[in-house]
Amino acid sequence: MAYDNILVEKRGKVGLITLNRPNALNALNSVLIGEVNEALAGFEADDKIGSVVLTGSEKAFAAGADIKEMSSLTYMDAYKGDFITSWDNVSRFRKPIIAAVAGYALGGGCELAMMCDFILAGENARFGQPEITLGVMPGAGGTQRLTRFVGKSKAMEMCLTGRMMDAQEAERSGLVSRVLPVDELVDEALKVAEKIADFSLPITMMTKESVNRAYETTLAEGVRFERRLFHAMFASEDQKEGMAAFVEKRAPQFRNK
Ligand code: CO8
Repeated sequence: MAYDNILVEKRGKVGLITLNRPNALNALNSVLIGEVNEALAGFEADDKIGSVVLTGSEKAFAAGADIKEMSSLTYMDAYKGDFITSWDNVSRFRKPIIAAVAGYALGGGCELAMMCDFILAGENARFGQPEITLGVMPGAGGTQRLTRFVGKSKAMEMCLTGRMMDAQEAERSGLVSRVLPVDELVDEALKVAEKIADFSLPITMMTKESVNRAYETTLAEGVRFERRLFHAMFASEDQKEGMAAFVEKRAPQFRNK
């Protein structure tokens, strides 16, 4: 499948999506998002894919939603077309997905990265929600997800002023899991994704589901949810294999069942 705004590759068990609108710093327009959704649907359906890396260029992960496409939108266009809802698909992708962010991750770009399971950042990464400077506010979860990542004070400051955060501040604040040299970023993200893809796919999916539940429920309900999934894992062949391999001092051969 050929795409105009993204590059899609399979690296063994890892799917790699590279945002590729270099002339617009990977600004997210509806065609690009449609292509990302299509690529993700392909990886979701592909039993051989165990995880995905989403990245951009060294200069920009994505400099936000495409302002030129969005500028003439009316309220009725936005409401009737349910503008943005389909942009949120990444947050509903069920396999593990890592954002590898170098350069600008602004507005919708920052929101897209936060929809992934975790963010690895290049040393030059800049995160921000500059929508306020355009007369709007974040529309793809930025006010909610950024607040959960970095806390109210910093999220409020960023959303109200449009200030950007560099990679070091993003790591200190819990927005990104690690900072890496830019030229090693994608290779390292692929290595991490490969490690995840070597585990049992249903178990990584359930683990992701359980961690995500922490954002959406009380502690007691979250722990109950975790317990149900944990019990269910004992019905999988991979649990038997993983524990047998430990006892027999050999590497496990997960069969994803
Ligand atoms: N939309 C459209 N075009 C863009 C965007 C954008 N967000 N960002 C950059 N471009 C274009 C520029 O217009 C320019 O094109 P051209 O050469 O044709 O004039 C080209 O990319 C290069 O950009 P610059 O010349 O501006 O590059 P600089 O290195 O000087 O500056 C910046 C880089 C600081 C990143 C600057 O481009 C900038 O401020 N961009 C806009 C950032 C922004 O405000 N983003 C928020 C957009 S609103 C939003 O995201 C709402 C979220 C809605 C939900 C999205 C769901 C996922």
